[in-house]
Amino acid sequence: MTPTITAFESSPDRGRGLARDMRVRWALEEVGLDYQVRPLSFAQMKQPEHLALHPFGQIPTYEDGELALFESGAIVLHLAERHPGLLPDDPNARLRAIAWMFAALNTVEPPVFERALTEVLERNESWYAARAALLDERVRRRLGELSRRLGDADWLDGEFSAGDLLMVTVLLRLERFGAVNEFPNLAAYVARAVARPAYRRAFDAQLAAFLEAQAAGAAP
Ligand code: GTB
Repeated sequence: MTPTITAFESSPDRGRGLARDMRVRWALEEVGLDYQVRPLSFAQMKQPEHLALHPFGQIPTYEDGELALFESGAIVLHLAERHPGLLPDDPNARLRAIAWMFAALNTVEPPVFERALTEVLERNESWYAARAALLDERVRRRLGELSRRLGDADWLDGEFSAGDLLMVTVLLRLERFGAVNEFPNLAAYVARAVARPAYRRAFDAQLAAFLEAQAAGAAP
């Protein structure tokens, strides 16, 4: 059965691949699974039909036969557990890769998300500059720690894994702030990841969906 995911009908990032369906699309491409996308408007996300799938009325969701999942991390973990390519076979290495998945979502994403959110929601506040500087410092500290651990390795722990996939989607959110470029090994890490054919296919698919929505008049 072909799984179905949900995504923004018209992504507010205008096809830059920053919404969280991108990590699910990328994981699906890495493991070589075909998938369908059900695009949703903001209004549709809050309707009972979607709330039955996602308690918070968000995207992405994942449906495959009897299985329905929400939370991008859980969906990527499910794909990585069921298909080869995103988690090592060695049990300890597998758990370390899963630890990196949690680190991406639980330790690195929160300050990155806060920084991105303040830019969108608080840019016109009198205190914006001070808050942005504070959040930049928090982000920089995390990136410094990550950079130190990555060192001159290609990936966080051995082969490319679901941990790298999630970490890179988090770092990409900093694109417009330039923070990653302060750490050349992280910039190279991101560049290496986005050059993967599976990333390119996922990126192109979400961009095509945005352009189609725009042509149909649904884009913001
Ligand atoms: N923890 C959940 C997960 O990982 O799946 C979070 C899901 C989530 O935040 N979904 C967002 C959503 O549905 C879209 S990705 N929002 C609608 C709502 O809450 O009503 C977040 C996002 C949105 C926009 C950009 N952007 O424009 O750059 C980037 C990321």
